[in-house]
Amino acid sequence: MSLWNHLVCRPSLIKMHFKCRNAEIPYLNSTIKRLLVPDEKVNWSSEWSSYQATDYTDPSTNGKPWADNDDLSAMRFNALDGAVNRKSHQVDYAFDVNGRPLNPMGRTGLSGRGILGRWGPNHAADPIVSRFKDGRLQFVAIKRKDTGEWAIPGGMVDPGEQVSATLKREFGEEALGGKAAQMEKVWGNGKQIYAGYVDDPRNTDNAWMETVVVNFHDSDGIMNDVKLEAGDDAASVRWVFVDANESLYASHQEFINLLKKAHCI
Ligand code: RP5
Repeated sequence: MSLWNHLVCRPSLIKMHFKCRNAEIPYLNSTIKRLLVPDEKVNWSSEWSSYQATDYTDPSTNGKPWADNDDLSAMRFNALDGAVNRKSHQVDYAFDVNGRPLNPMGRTGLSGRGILGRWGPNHAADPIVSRFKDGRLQFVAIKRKDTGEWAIPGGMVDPGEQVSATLKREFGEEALGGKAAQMEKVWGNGKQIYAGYVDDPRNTDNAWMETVVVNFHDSDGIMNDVKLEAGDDAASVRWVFVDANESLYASHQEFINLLKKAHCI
C-alpha cells in the first residue's frame, strides 16, 4: 500500500473538504484567491504534476506568540513539541518537498499557513451545550465576527492547555461574556462526540484545523438560569434548534448531526 493510500484510507467524518477550496472569494482578510482544485484532484494521490497553489502566509501572524516561524527544521512534527501539540487526531501526516506538513484531506489551492498560527494541525475545542426545549433539541450558538456565520462557540487550545479547560474557557468568553456562571453540573456531564479534521475556510495545504467536540447536555434545567451574553470573537449568541437547519460555520453542521445521533434524533 502506498503512503497516500495509507493516509486516505483512515476513516474520517469529513469525507472531502469543500469550504477550504472556495476559489470564488478572496481568502479571509486578504485579496488572495485560491487555485481552483476540482474534486477529482483533491487527493494528493491524484496526478497533478503542474499543481502550484497560491502561497500565502498572512503577514499579521508574523512574530505573534501563538504563531510558528518559518524555521521548520526546529519543529517536531507528528509529536508533542514542547507545549505545542503537533499530532493529528487522525493520521501521521506527510510532508512536501520543502518539509512542510501536507493537509491529510488533500489539496486546497493555497499553500503556506494562511491566517493560521501553526504549520500542520491547529488544535481547537468545541463545546456543544444542549438541552430539550418543548421537546426539541437545541444548542448554544454564536455568530462569528470574522465570517458572520453561526457556529459552536469553540476556540483554539493554548499550548499546554487541557482540552477540558479550553472548552469551558471558550464557552465562558464567547457565550457568557466572560462572566462566571453556575454550570458545574453541566460541565460534569461532558461526552466527546468527535475528534479530528475540520473543513475550516482558513485551511491550507500546509496548515489545517482539527478539533475535539464535547457535548454538555443539560437535563436539569440549569441553563434556564444562565444568561447568555456574546463576548470576545462572538457578535451574538442564542439557542438554536437542531431542526432549524441553519447554515453553520466550517464542519459544525456535521458536528450537530452527530449531536442529533447521540440524542437519538
Ligand atoms: C473551527 O474553528 C473549530 O471547529 C472551532 O470552532 C474554531 C476555532 O477557531 P477560532 O474560533 O478560535 O477562530 O475550525
